[in-house]
Order: sequence, then structure tokens, then C-alpha cells
Amino acid sequence: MKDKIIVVEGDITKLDVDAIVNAANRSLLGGGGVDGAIHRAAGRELLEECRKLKGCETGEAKITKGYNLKAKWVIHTVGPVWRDSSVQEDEFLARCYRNSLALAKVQGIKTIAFPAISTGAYNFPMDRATKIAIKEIKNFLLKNNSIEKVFLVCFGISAYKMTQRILEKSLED
Ligand code: AR6
Repeated sequence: MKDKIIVVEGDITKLDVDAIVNAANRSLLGGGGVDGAIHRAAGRELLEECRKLKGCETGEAKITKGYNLKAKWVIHTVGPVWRDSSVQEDEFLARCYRNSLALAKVQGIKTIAFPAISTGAYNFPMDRATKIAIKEIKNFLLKNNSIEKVFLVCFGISAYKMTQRILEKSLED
């Protein structure tokens, strides 16, 4: 497990992996944050393919090609907006990871990179979101061996340090 979940710091659009995950909104038509960066780097064809998908519900995931990205695929998922500390929001965030990984498995994807879904514009607390992400990724990897590496991509050094600390702790348990 230790060598399968890797924390990295930087811009997810630069990664050379089979798939990157996009923290999208329900329209799937682009936005700010990581979504904006992915659309800019992938080019207009990504938006054209996204239009055909007719949106995506919170917690669900849909796949497109990566176009000008190094990644062959983009998995678009819609995280929950953080409003209060309800368990419902935790469950929706968990579903984003579960459904993205299930889609990756079906597609034969071996390496996948996740941003910290919902922790930007959608305001989900970073530590809480990171624990949910790691729990879901661990559960998936314990039951499936199709995916070789999962990258957790952190934007900024403080997010990187926190994610690394939570991962180390969760691997001790
Ligand atoms: N690479 C990696 N991580 C990034 C990058 C990047 N290039 N850019 C930002 N992050 P956000 P959300 C981090 O707001 O909270 C969009 O407008 C960022 O620091 O991108 O799920 C969508 O269209 C944060 O930790 O996504 C939706 O409307 C994390 O990515 C809405 O924002 C997620 O921040 C989704 O909000």
C-alpha cells in the first residue's frame, strides 16, 4: 500500500499519468480552480466533449479524453459544497473517490492523480477531506489490483505536508 499511494505537490495538469481527476461542477462546462486549469491545458476539444455529457450529479463521475494533456483521460467528478458538518457531505465526497476509481478500473487505467476535491471553492475542510480520500483509496486498493499508483496532488506546501502526515498515520493503522 505504501508505494501505491503517493503524495505530490504541484499542478495536476502537468502530470504524466493515465488519468487525472477533475474537481468539476454539475454542468461539467468548466470553472475556476483545478477545473479551469484542466480545461485550459486540455484545450477546447475537452469542453466540446463535456457538452455531450449533459452534466453530472454530485458524487458521480464521468470520463473524457485528455486531449492536449499528458494524461490520456480526465475523470470529471463533482464534489459536495461544504455547508455544515453533516455526514451527508462526507458520503458525497467519498462517492467521488469510489466512482472515479470504479470508472478508472473499467477503463484499464493504471495510474491516476486526484486533486483535493471540494477543498477549494467548495470549502470542505482539508484535513477532513484528506482522511475521506485516503480511506476510500485504501479500501479500493485492498480489493482491486488493477490500479498501480494513485497520486494525491496537493496545491501548495502546507497542503502537501498535511496530506503526507495524514497518509503516514493512516498507513500505520
Ligand atoms: N493542480 C492541483 N490542485 C489544484 C490546482 C491545480 N492546478 N488548482 C487548484 N488546486 P477547486 P472544488 C487545488 O476550487 O473545491 C471550480 O470552479 C485547490 O488548492 O478547484 O471542488 C469548479 O468548476 C484545492 O485544494 O475545486 C467548481 O465550480 C483543490 O484543488 C468548483 O470550483 C480543489 O479546489 C469546485 O470546487
